[in-house]
Amino acid sequence: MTPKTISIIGVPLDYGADRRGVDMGPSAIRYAGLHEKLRQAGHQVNDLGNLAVPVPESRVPKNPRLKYLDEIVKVNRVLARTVEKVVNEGQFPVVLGGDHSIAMGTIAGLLRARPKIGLLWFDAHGDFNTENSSPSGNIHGMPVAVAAGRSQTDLAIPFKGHFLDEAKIVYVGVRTLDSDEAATLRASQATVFSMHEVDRYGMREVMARAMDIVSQGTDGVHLSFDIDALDPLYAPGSGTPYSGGLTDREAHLALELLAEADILTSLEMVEVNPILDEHNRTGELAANLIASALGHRII
Ligand code: B3U
Ligand code: MN
Ligand code: MN
Repeated sequence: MTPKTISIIGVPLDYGADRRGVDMGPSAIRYAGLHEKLRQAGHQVNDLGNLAVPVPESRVPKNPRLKYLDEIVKVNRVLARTVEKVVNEGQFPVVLGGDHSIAMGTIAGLLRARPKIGLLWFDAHGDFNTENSSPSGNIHGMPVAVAAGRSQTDLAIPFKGHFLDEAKIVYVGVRTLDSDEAATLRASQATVFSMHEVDRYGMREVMARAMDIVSQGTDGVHLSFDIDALDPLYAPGSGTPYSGGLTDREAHLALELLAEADILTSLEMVEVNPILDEHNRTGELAANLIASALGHRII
């Protein structure tokens, strides 16, 4: 893989989910030796530190259908500006969450610098709810729909009118959807490689198809990796675990194939929850997965 100058951006935000703890994700992933692994893979690494995020105990959620909307929009506006600047300076952003609502800030920033990006979304969930379909009001269940221009709320503000091409969105590892969410996703142009396809065709074939879709006709590929894509056996430190997920081997293979193809232009790792973890196992897994996606090999 071509050597890169990587900028790490931590976003300790946990407003998007019901359970507290993912605000500690950036520390857990850094503590697991992320910088060293990325340097071993031949990259230059700058750490921009964490964005400022107020603690939830100091706020009250106003709207139960869009919990902590204002706080999330505010952080995502700053994140979008930061990511845009990093990309325009020729660097590769690695964003550490935080819950998955930060993907809106990351993607909005990417789209300002590169208007046609493809999106690879690893997740147990679809995150394709809107303010109308969400059963929970948790904004981490909405970022893909918002990034595709389907939300009429303030969540769309950081995008400044530039959204993803839905045909360039590919999911891997999905195994649970809400009913309205499933219907909208089915009618959309996005491609879903659920666990059914992973089992049926194998990760190698799934990735070959996925990489074709996101890399053809785009000017960059963003990997958004929700750690709950992995089975809770391997990733116990996640707030919304769902069984029947990827093994650590499948996940590493997927990301190694991505590294080999050298098509990634940005990456984010989200939903690592150290409170629920066992001795930072999930933090270490997250750091190792990022390293795999960026070309780290044992030999
Ligand atoms: N789809 C549900 C659950 C969920 C989505 N993303 C996560 N959980 N992590 C919702 O609340 O929208
Ligand atoms: Mn997610
Ligand atoms: Mn998820």
